[in-house]
Amino acid sequence: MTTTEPSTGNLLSLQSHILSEESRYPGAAGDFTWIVSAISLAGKAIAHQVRRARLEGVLGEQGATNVQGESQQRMDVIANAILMRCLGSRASIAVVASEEDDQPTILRKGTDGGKYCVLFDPLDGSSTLDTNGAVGTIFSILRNDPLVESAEATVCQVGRRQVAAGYILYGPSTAFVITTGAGVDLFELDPFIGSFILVKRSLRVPSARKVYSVNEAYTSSFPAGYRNYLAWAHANNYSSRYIGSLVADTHRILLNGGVFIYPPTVSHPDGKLRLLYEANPIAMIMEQAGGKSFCGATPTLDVNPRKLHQRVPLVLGSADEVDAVMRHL
Ligand code: AHM
Ligand code: MG
Repeated sequence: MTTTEPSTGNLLSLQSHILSEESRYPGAAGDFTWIVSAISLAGKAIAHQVRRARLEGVLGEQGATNVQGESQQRMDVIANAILMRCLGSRASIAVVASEEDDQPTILRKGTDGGKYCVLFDPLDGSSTLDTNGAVGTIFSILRNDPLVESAEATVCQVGRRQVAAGYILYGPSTAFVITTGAGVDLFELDPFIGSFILVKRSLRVPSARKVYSVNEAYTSSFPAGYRNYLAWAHANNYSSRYIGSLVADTHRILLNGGVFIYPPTVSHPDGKLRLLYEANPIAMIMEQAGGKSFCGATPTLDVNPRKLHQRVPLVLGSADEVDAVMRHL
């Protein structure tokens, strides 16, 4: 039976799990549990919308571009609005920042109880939705520094300082993967009871899996090191798996092992993926599961952010498979 807490056979919801995690910290007021519960509520609402998107005629482009010059899908806008509505009422959130919005939104000041910042990509991989592809929400939770003046400066924190991070994958089932800095746990939505139920505690990313995940069509525009790695992988009987949806590719690597690579390219010379709400949360998950993540030569979690929508090149996955890439760079 999959809907039982693996070690005890007991049923444990995401909410109870986070409550018990938070109770380990003396003086914790439960604020963090409220935030995760808002994200899980948004995840359930987005999962529902994703399942009904074609029936409701909300697939396809919105007809607008976001601040990064990318065309927004209608579902990007819907998912963003759902997250904003769910997070907006949580009293301890100071700032929220989304891939879809130019600037972070200040909900309340530190002096009014704003303790945390929540950064997210509401619906990553949304261009695959038209063909029923798996998509996901990625989130990063940071402490709010009340002394920092601008909202953008507040959220530009090094990834190592994340309090928690995770993603929700809307695939054949809805998976919720989270770390609060003490390992990585996997929950699955039981749609009949409306709860995320713990299915795997302390996930470890498997090693020695010869699988890489990269958009190989861009190979000719990759820097030489990445091309050398691919030539080496071809000569060493590697397989290739690429969904084109970061959350789905990450989830496969977390469970099966392998390495995800998004190098700098001619069209994205700094890499395509965004540091603060894509690379950092996924990197925290990978490191907490025993894997690794790098942006160029720097561990992703040590990159100093300069701006909210900063892009980075990314290599992440099983420790040994990441090492194999890094040896070529
Ligand atoms: P998005 O945030 O606009 O959805 O873009 C991010 C997505 C990732 O999910 C995925 O890893 C990558 O873009 C795929 O890019 P490409 O189509 O260039 O391979
Ligand atoms: Mg994205």
